[in-house]
Amino acid sequence: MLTRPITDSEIRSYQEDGIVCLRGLFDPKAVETMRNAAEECMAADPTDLTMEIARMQEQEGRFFFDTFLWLRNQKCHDFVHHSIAAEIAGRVMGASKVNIFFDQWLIKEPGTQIETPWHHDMPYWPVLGDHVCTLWLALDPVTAESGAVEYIKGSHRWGQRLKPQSFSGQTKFDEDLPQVPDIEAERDRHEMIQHTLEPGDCTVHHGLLVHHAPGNSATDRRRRAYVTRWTGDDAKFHPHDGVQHMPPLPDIRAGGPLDSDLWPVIWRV
Ligand SMILES: O=C(O)CCC(=O)C(=O)O
Repeated sequence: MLTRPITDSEIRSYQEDGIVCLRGLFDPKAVETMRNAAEECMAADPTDLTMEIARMQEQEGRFFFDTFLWLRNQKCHDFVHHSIAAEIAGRVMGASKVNIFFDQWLIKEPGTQIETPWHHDMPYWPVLGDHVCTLWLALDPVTAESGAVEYIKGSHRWGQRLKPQSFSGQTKFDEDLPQVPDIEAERDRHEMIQHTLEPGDCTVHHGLLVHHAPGNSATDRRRRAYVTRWTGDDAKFHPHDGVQHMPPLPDIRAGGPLDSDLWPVIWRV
């Protein structure tokens, strides 16, 4: 249960800016549980969904990337099914039902200089629709120095799908799409949003919002993020070449709803 309603102004921020920051909705117990889940997942044998991005890019530090944890880890399973995350996603998207798309660790250890490249999420995934979002939950204090995600305000309404950039430098994305512009070279043309977060704060961003994240230059502070990706009423299966590596995809017709064992409905109004 949410301890307070999501306000109209928060819903408006998500709809207009493509991102909303929601402070303190996850309590210290939820944060502690997911910190323990992070340790379990980082200590587990890697699967073919696990990536050590810094190592793959021959860079210092550790950038731990792993997906679909809820299928393998009980704490992640419980978070996906029983935490307030699905309802938060549903309320900000204005959806009447919400499916889990996948969950993910994005953990940058202190001294991990590698940046997350500018991108938006949906072209990596076999899905189309307006109801596609990410809830990025901070498990540590997060500042610009330690890798706070930076978003281009309103870029989810550019009306474009942009070519995915490989995080690891090794994945191939074959869909014929325009490249992400050189955002660093044209920073002054955009309004940027970057939030400093405390443990238990989260952001929710739209699946087409363009964003990146700096490395974690802090020497003494981890940047552990537990990220859940959610879809709503209008999300449609869109298989295409070179999607992000996922478990075997369900047998759904292109254009059909995602509802399946891999992408179950978790919340309804
Ligand atoms: O946390 C990061 O480094 C990047 C976040 C991101 O790309 C996402 O949540 O979609």
